[in-house]
Amino acid sequence: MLETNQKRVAAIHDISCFGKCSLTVALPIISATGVETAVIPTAVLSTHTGGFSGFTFRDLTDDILPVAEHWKKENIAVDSVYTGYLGSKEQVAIVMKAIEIIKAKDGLTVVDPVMADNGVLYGGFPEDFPMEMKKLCSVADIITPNITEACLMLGKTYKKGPYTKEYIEDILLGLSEITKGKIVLTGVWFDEEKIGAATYCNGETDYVFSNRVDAAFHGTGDVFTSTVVGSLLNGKNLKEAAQIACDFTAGCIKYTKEHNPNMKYGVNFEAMLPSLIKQF
Ligand code: PXL
Repeated sequence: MLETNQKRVAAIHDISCFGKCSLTVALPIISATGVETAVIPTAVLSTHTGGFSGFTFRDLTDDILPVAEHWKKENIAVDSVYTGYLGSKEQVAIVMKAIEIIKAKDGLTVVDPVMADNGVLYGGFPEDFPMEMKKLCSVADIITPNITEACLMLGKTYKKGPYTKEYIEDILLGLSEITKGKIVLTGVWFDEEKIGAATYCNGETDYVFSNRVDAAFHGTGDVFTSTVVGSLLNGKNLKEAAQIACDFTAGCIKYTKEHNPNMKYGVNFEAMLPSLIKQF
């Protein structure tokens, strides 16, 4: 039983000590939406793995279930579990157990199958990691893959955009066979003007878009899904949450491109937090 009516999320991701992604993004963004953000770190790295070499990596697999069990003993439950970057293939089964232990009845499981982008699996993950991640997606209420992650889980060929509705809707159909949950497929664009996400819920497909900014930064997937999670826990529906997240992420990218762009340093989401707070 929760003691207050403030919503509480458990974010299960790594801590990349430098580089603005995973927990260092999820914590401030979800907190900015007024939602308490508890964490279970999956690993601690000196930086993220996208563009730095020689980073440290401390695996925390053995701590995940003891943290969950301790919370249970203390009667701590969460309204939502939001999973992201996992430290190993073995953590998939462990995280599934942790969700059962810590999630309140009727709680929301949001799985971002963080593992790949631009057609390529992130370094350090084995080839069969997507098949394991598929299992975590199968227990989710909402999944938020990008197109690369979706293709890897479905064994489909990844294509670069611009996309066709046929290609996107074929992916959504495939994903709907691996999860009964709702789907937010990110990185969808049909023309140079707009980029956004496709949503899929009870057989219905919809789209949300923002103005496309010609720039790419690390960690924007985490910015996007953290905003979706915060929005959903504030009572927004799937499409509203996806639209808020799409606009917020696009705003962060635009601001960062205009001010201090460096792909591997991530986006200046901090500059945009006041505008997010105002929406809740
Ligand atoms: O933003 C995704 C992410 C999270 N955590 C780590 C990563 C990445 C992407 O490369 O390397 C450690």
